Amino acid sequence: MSEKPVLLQVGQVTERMTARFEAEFTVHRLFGREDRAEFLAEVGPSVHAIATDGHWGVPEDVMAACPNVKVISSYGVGYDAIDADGAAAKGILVAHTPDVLNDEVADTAILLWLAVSRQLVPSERWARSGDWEAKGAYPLTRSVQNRRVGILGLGRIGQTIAERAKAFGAEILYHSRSEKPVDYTYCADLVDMAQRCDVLVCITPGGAATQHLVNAEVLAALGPEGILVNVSRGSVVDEAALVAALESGALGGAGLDVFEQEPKIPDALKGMDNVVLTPHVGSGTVETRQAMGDLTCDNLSQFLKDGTVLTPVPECKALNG
Ligand code: NAP
Ligand code: 8YV
Repeated sequence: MSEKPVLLQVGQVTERMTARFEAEFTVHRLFGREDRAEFLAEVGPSVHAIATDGHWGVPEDVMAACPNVKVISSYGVGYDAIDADGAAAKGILVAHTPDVLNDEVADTAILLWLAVSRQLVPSERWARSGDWEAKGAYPLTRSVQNRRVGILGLGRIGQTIAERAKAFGAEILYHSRSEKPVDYTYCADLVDMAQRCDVLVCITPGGAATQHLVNAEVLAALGPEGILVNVSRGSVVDEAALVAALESGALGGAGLDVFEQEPKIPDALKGMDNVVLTPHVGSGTVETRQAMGDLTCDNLSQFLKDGTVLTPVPECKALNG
């Protein structure tokens, strides 16, 4: 029997993924090791494939230690933690998991919007703590019906969010670098869009090109009644400016699934009743993580069969067969 190719597993995966990896590869796990440098020096040259995710990506020391890697399969759609241009230049195929998580992440965005606007967390606390009996009815909240929803990044997930928002009677505005063939209102300028909408939902990729797109000026334009929802990457929003805008009342509220220094969340945000926080769980259901995991493994299996992957990142499409 011929030797199996070697896979380096950078982050944590599910048991189902582990079983698939082990059926086809000799697997080396980097996750949780304390002897990282020695381990990489020892196994790196034998590594043929890397499995990672959007959080761990492929750090520079891993890339440098694996000169013979041919394919990187990431368990997630966002790949800002992988140098895809650098990989493509070396002939390394990078695959990710687009589309299979659109519905879940869109649900999370809507969940955060509704929770902030209807004050789910403080009103639930009011019910649970006995305040209802002691103090009476909870104060009125703001409706999500017939709002202007601005989507920053009208891609696969952004369009899915827009479809859901329409069910609440929303008028959809969007900002991205290029106008899309859709019936929504394109805003070439993000500050202009923030001024015109009630809710701003961030769903662009992360990375240098989108770093702090949502800054103090955008937040001020969204205004004291405005709500920011971020399900993209923490880097897209200037978190210090966000805290300042919420503290001063310049911004009405925020629903946040992603943060600049995950898993750290600024204490100031944790203390605010007009903020809803989730720990980067946009795609985090059993069903969707299974679909993402299967696609991560399918990409590797396909690569072993014919040297292509099913869902390459755009930077690697030209390399894919
Ligand atoms: P996508 O289909 O590639 O859509 C991205 C959109 O962002 C495109 O419409 C693109 O349009 C726009 N965009 C890119 N760069 C921009 C810029 N500099 N300024 C303005 N708009 C820009 O990606 P997707 O599948 O919808 O995923 C989007 C992102 O969601 C992922 O990359 C990931 O970071 C995040 N995500 C988060 C979670 C979570 O758990 N919270 C889960 C999945 C994904 P133009 O090219 O025309 O600008
Ligand atoms: C994952 C994500 O949680 O797909 C993405 O871009 O952010 C999430 O679905 C992430 O890949 C870490 O596993």
